[in-house]
Amino acid sequence: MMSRKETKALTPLPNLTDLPPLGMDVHSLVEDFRRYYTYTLGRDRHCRSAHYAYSALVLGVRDRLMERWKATRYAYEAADARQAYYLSLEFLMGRTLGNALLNLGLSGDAPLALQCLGLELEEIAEAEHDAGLGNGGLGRLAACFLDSCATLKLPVTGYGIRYEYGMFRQTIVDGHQVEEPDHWLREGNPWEIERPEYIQRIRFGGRTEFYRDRDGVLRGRWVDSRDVLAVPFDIPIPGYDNGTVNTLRLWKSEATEEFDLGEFNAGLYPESVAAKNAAENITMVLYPNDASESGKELRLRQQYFLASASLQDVLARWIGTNGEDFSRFAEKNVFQLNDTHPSCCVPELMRLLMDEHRFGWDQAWKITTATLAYTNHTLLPEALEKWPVRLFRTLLPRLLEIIYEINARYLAEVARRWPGDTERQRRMSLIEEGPEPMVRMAYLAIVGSFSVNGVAALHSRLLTEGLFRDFYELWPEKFNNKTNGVTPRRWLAGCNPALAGLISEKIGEGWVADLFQLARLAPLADDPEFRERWAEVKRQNKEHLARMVKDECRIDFHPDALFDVQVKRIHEYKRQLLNILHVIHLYDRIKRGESDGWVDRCVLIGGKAAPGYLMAKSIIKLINNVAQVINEDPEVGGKLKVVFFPDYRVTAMEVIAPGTDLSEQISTAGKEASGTGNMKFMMNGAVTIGTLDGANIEIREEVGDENFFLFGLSAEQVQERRRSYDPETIIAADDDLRRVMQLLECGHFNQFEPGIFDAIIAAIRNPGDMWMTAADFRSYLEAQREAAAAYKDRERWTRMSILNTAASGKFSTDRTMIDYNRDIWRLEQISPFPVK
Ligand code: 26W
Repeated sequence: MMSRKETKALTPLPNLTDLPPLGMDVHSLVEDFRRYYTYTLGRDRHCRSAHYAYSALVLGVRDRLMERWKATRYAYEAADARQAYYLSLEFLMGRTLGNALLNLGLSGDAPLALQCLGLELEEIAEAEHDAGLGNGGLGRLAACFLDSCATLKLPVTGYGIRYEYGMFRQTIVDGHQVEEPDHWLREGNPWEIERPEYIQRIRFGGRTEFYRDRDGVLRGRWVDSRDVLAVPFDIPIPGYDNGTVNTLRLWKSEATEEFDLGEFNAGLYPESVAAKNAAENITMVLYPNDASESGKELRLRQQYFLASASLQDVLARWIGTNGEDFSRFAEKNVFQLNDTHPSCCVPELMRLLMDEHRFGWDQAWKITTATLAYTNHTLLPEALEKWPVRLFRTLLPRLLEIIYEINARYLAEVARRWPGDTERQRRMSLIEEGPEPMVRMAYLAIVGSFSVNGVAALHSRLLTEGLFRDFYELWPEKFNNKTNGVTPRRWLAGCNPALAGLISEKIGEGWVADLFQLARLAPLADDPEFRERWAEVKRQNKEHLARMVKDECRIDFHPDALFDVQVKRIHEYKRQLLNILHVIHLYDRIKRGESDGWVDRCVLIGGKAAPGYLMAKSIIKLINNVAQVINEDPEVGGKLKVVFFPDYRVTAMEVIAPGTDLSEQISTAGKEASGTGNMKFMMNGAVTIGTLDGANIEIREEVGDENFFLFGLSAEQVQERRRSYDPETIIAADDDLRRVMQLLECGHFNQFEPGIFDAIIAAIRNPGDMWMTAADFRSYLEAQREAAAAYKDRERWTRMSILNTAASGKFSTDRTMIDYNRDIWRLEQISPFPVK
């Protein structure tokens, strides 16, 4: 450890940080707000900016987190607790204020305190920028996990990267996606605290040198490296109503002092400044690729930077209390790898143990494979990370050597198990041979981990049957399933106060930390009075969503209409295209006067496309063009409204999920690992229209077939049909689909932009269409008709809505974390010393 500025060490003062607990009442909050606003921030009544009111409030809330944070840390230390570390390149946190207030038990008093000052919480909360340090499902899952671990009093620390720029801001110009940089830290981040006392040094480049240590043992060491500093910033993660505050530690890259001293004076001033910038660039920006690897060197630098900084941090803390005795290290520490992104941990932990802590291979391997666990989040082949051996050799030469050694030893085990099966050895090798040999990161993660899990039952099964079959045959005991969840604090109690209030009135507040209690709502679905109130809350939430749509898109959503929503990253496998084909079909019906039994619909689609994913961008353009034609057609009127909602993000979902009737989860079966948006909608009383994919299967199991609109081929049928898939015949045989294709092909939605949708049209008609859009069209239409019919019967629909919320208990990340803890982490729950 080192510090950037040499400061004179203080003699520790035992009483320095012993303070009486802060008040949790309205009066104390008001006093603190005034003090921070006036003295710390230096503002007065002339200041009109919500930012300063927000900051004053946060400083007061943060103080209350701070004391619990310290108590939690002390309790973990005192218990000598086994700890888990969740390593993730992404943490999609969204806003923090509302969640902090809820978990501290201040969501009643904080608004009152502000009222005393003539302020409104809702308005002030808008000043907070989303922390968008993630792409989608995988990043948001990490954030939900942290909330649940703190709520369950599990000693779990998140480790990630403090990107200067998070997920790009999306605007729509002439129907096209335009990306803008997300400089979320511009106005400062009051939730983070910098900890220069825990800086780590990270190496890049250079070469390995072998030498004999003082005991004559041959050792490797990494020399001539270009180093970078990793500076930690800590963010408090409060548990719900339990005094626990865990930590999310995010690393920022900085240049070493050598840059400032040596090189600047050596006559290479511009070169030195450039090198310094290169060091600081590592954590500059989040890669906006969801499900396809970018292959960029900087991305590998980010991955190694996170892995090395986090491992060194844990090892330094270990040595701080245990010295060089690592005999109980594996007993006390476990690292969960969020996908393969941090899988440099495998060779890096080996390197640290061998090169820095003088372990032999076997002992180091034993510790490594007893402390690492890997979660897979996707079956898509294009998302599987592979890095060129060449790149590894120049950037991380010592790691490459270790990877080769791991490979040699493990392939020997494969050879012992399947003698003579060289084809299998080639298949299973950590190195993919070819003109450009590649390191297979998923295989590296599997070989180095004691646990490998998928994120929904179907996904985990498909992993063992397909992608990782060879490994499952070798080590069946490593493989397990952990079905995803979402945190009910943010995704029900926080985002839907009206529904939460109604639920608590009927069954008490216990559900917030024990979501299975929602099952007690099920009998109330038969109570007409309760249904009436449920429907009233849904209506209010739809009005709220309609206001947001009006503000953002200038389109009127009428709350009587069926609110039909698909929000998620734009990807062909998620089939936003199938959704829009259905929309075109509805439009076609209206235009043909086939609208008896019509149910008015408002369709909302939102999500970001990876900037280099041209097909996804075309789909956005198509949605916008179709929306414009439909919304401007007076003949359509209120029967059908369509919007593409721009800049879909965590904070938008907090309004969208409560206001949704119908949740679109329509991926090609076998492609969506789990989905988690599906769970947020279900919790908020939306009914799902979906395929037998990911966690949809488990959602349907929980809620019952009659409360779920199922359609489409199963994963097995998709595989089967691929061989003889013939979309032309399907289109020719289906009048509705044929007319939809005609509208598309005659340029009805691109009259002044000829040809722009040709690639989309060709994809639908292509027998090799991986996503089989045409195959599921008919069945999707029928499910949509059923949904509309069910919605027409308001009592029936409200029943279904209630039963969806009632059946959502399984999809709390509290349950997910209990499962991880039981099967993988085996941590003890530890209560902090009470603050009061
Ligand atoms: C290397 C580029 C890259 C970036 C992100 C490849 C792959 C990813 C992720 C695996 C994408 C992702 O977010 N996957 C989603 O993870 C969720 C949480 O488990 C699941 O619910 C989604 O089904 C899955 O698509």
